[in-house]
Amino acid sequence: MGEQSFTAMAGAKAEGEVPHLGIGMLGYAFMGKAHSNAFTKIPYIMYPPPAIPDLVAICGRNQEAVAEAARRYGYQRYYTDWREMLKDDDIQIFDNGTPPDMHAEPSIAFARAGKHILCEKPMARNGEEAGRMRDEVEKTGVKNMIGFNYRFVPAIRQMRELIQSGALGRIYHYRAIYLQEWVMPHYNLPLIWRLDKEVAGNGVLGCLGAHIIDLGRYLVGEIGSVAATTRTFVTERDLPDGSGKAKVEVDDAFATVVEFENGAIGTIEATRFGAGRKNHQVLEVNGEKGSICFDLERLNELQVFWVDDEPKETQGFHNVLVTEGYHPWIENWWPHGHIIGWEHSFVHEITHFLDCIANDKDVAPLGATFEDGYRTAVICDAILESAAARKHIDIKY
Ligand code: SOE
Repeated sequence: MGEQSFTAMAGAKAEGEVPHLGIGMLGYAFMGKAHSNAFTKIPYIMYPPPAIPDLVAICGRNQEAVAEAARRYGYQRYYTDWREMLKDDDIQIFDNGTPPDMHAEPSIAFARAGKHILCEKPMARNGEEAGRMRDEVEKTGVKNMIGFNYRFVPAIRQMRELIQSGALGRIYHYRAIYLQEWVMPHYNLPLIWRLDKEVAGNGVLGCLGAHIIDLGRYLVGEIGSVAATTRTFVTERDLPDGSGKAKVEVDDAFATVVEFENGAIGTIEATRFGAGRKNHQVLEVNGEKGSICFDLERLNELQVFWVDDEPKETQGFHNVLVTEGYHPWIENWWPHGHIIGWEHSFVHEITHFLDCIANDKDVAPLGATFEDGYRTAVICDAILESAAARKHIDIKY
């Protein structure tokens, strides 16, 4: 069998038919690693890929660290100033993996330069900053996405498809918690950036809360109002440079009641003081025909209950292993039962973005756009306002 006929028959695209998109990555820490890992896997896992991401450049302030990251992940070059990377014509996608205080200025500059923008969550430190970013991408027309990667976990996408199909019927409740423990006193953390209001904008609200607020919009619908409480348990911490102490001005925990515009109600809660909880995100949706529950620490599974399940004698929540070829994205990976992990949500997420760019598709509603990031930022602001005023706050965009 000739090479061409094999290629044609397999449906695979020859190398020349797949566009290449140059990546400029800002940041080389946790998200720089997760995104670089995804860029590398996409060409041979999401096969044939909608585009091949070329690792053109990575940027970070510390020259030694960013040079090491470029070598480690395979970037062609590195920069220590994003304004220099902005001039690099080999870059078509700007990937912003920095802390929130570095999201607005560079993303706006790269959008103005006509680059498509992938920005990590939370989009910005507050709704005003997020609104400026959203306005810029709308003006320039570049494709844009926020790194709400949990939308791209197969089990969560499956939840959305079941809800959208009407399988659950009318939705009554959305219940989401996101618990971690690593900010508790026994970790002896100084005032790191995730606890610094000037850098992060807020505390657990943007770090973990943003994910489950976005998932509430993704799974159930628009949020109309919030009634919230926040708490800062440790009010003073050492400064990282050892020069003294400073007041903690961000939330360590929050809990909010939400009213959805479609009549459903919900509770959304997050903390980084959940002793024993490592990355404990649990979502439950209750509808008139049944319930679906997801647990991130068992991310290949769903717990499902159907009201009309038969025989009645065996009714109850049952466990579904979301690893069949007919489940979202699984056919790209392994036979059923060969489970995937947290990192693979970034492979799916970034493939979606590459596809939207290469084939001029809409990032929404499956991916989170800058409009989605802006709405979550406004909801976070409303949670803080509600807690301070101790009253319901209606969401206004
Ligand atoms: C916080 O520890 C964190 O890394 C979040 O920033 C991520 O968004 C979440 O996916 C895992 O936990």
